[in-house]
Amino acid sequence: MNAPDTIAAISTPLGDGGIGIVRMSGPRAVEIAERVFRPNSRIRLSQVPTHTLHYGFIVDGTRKIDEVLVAVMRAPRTYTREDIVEVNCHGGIAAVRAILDLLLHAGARLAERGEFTKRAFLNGRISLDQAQAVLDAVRAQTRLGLEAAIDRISGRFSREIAVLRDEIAGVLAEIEVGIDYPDVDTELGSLLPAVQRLYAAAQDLVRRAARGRVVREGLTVAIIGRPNVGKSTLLNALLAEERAIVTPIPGTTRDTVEEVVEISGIPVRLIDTAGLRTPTDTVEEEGVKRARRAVDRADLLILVIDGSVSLTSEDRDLLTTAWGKPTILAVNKTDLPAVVDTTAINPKPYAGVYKIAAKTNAGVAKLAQGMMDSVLAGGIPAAGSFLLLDTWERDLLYHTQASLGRVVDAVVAGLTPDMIAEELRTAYTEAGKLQGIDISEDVLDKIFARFCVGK
Ligand SMILES: Nc1nc2c(ncn2[C@@H]2O[C@H](COP(=O)(O)OP(=O)(O)OP(=O)(O)O)[C@@H](O)[C@H]2O)c(=O)[nH]1
Ligand SMILES: [Mg+2]
Repeated sequence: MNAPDTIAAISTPLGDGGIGIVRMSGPRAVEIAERVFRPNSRIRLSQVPTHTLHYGFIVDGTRKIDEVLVAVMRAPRTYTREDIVEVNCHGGIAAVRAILDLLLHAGARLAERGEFTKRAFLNGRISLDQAQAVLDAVRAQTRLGLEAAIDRISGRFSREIAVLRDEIAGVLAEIEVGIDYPDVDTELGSLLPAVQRLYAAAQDLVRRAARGRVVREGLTVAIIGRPNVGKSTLLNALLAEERAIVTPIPGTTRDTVEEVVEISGIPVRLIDTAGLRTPTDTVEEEGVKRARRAVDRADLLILVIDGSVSLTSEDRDLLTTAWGKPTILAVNKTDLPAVVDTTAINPKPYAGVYKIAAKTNAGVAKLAQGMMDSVLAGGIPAAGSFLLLDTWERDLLYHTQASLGRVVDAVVAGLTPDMIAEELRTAYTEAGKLQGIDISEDVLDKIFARFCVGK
């Protein structure tokens, strides 16, 4: 690799913060900083010990730009494993911009998105997995998401993948011995428990990744039902605020209303929809279309019926529709005398049936909990019970699992050692990509481009 240039970027969010940080990384970082820094004491940045902080001014010629603290951290004990200089200045756009401009003028190049973290990865300080976790930590919107990201930075997933790969390699070696020395008798059938264990390990990772998707990306829940059953009232109750308009007039909600709440540490996007019925005008027609799109988008549906009046033909239609995704049935208005015989409703298609009174909040907390349980299978996920992965990583994991599944089938079916070895090699390669082995430059660029500049 040719010598890297020195990059610079603003590392703190732009705005009126108390302090702003402009960060530089690369072989010329100290030299470039020295050109624009006038220390208050008789020191030279190029001669100070590593990991020290220096007070002074950033200057443009003779003009003072800002009063600053400059941190000098020399390779290799730094975030990128290169020399790093951080200029701590006053927050606010003007100061950080002016300092960044000076540094760029003095020879630094503006960093691309995620370039600091990319260098940390390329210089072997962190694994690709840990780099992703840094991104998660920066973006985490919930407590649970942050915990999981930190867990990942510690490198746990990388280690699990490394173990899996080692074990695949072990089985592969045994089979290959059999291929190379046909007279050494390796009984392929005896490998079955080992390959089954590999498959189970991959399956566990895939399951935890699926749960992680919910933790990271949250859950989209659409509230559906015919007009006037109390969908908007339920949305408001779940949000604990009067977000959607509620009136006794059927057809009140004509557009979808979306809000995000945090339930059990997970962001949940709730969508209130227009009552599903044959539309009476074009606005309602569009509303019903949007409601159907919300259904498509949702991970989970809450179908609401009004328990205080007899079921209408619209209710019956909705109750017999196969929605194709987890659906919770909410029987609403249970504060009023019951008219609907809920025992006559088949509970089988539903992930749960809850009696609620959205207006008084009765049963709403239980419904919320049931919602999370149905998706996360077992309530609030404990740290370590899920993995935060990106789509491409989930795909790789899934390919690894599928490939190991074929290995199991091949062993059971008594296929030739060559065929089994071939499939094992595929699994080995796929898992390797999860460790950042054999990943193309393109994919790397895509990954790091998702970071913000300055990280
Ligand atoms: N008694 C009682 N009334 C309720 C309850 N939930 C909703 N309502 C009333 O039912 C009426 C309709 O409520 P909405 O929340 O607007 O119903 P919706 O399903 O959003 O109706 P559309 O937007 O027209 O589809 C309002 O008068 C609410 O006050 C409840 O639990 N108990
Ligand atoms: Mg409504």
